[in-house]
Amino acid sequence: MDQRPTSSTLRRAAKRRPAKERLAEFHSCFHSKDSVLIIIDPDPDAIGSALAVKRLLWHRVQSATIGMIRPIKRLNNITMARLLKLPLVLMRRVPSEPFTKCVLVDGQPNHNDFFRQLSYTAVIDHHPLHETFASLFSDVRPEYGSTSSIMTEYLKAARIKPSKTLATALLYGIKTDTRSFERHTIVEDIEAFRYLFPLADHNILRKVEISDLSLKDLKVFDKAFERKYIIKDRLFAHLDEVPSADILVELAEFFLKIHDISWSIVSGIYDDNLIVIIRNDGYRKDAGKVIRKAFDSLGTAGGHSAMARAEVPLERLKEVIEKRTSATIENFVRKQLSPFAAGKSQKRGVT
Ligand SMILES: [Mn+2]
Repeated sequence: MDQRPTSSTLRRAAKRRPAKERLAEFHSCFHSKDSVLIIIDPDPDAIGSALAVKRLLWHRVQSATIGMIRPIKRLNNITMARLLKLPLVLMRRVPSEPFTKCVLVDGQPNHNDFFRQLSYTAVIDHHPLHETFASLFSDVRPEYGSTSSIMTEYLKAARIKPSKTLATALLYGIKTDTRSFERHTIVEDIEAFRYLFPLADHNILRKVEISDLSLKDLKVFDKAFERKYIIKDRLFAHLDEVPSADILVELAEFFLKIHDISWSIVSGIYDDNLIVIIRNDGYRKDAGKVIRKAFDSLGTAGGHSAMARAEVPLERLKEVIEKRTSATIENFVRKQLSPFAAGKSQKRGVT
């Protein structure tokens, strides 16, 4: 569960070896003739961290290549890679040549099959350490909100002032992994953020952060505007088949912008599941409880006071809907989440 940092949750990392010592040890693992592969699973924290490693090794090794184990999928991250012209290379298979050393950031060797096949000179990460691994140098700090915060400390220790591109990527890494300090945050993350903030390009950062739609998503918006149905302070929109479940979340958040709508309920079919997304203003409401009551017996349902999600296999709808059509599914969702059903025992089924 996400928690905003309070004085009790906002801790400081335990005292560790001095940053300078760690940096010296990291640098001592590399030779000027090395061709280094920095391998990542490309999320923003991993990308920012990899760029920092590349910078730390600049002029110290022959070459440093950032290799991604898969293509970038999130539109925000594609936007960042494009606007900042990031030097990221897609690795189609585990490379043997021409790299002499391999560095892993924001992950550990046992996290996936690709990582498992390489041997590492250095691993720097903030995920919990479940299994030990072999690496000449390792720095794992699970208490940190992001690896980008750790890498910012390395840059400071090396007296390297990050370029605008590097500072922007690191800042975005910290922001996404801590969800803007709403989760897993310690004072060191905030200190790294504060240091990077004046160095970053905030126009690019803003464009990256809002770039979560594709042109074809607008077709789904069109349909949502057409299909919206309002009961009291609840807005419903059922969208049939959708290209992704994420678009339902986008729309549920979008409709909550309407000032007198307190509940936004967007549903659709994806991957043979009925998916229902709820967003509300969180004031004396419990979206998680409401959605569990409505759908728990048919599939998975859960969430917090202001956000919730249910997934019901289409097969299971047979139990509550006689004939499965767009209209009967739409009515079923509306009935289950009707403001007039609150407090009463909600009988399932649509006639
Ligand atoms: Mn991370």
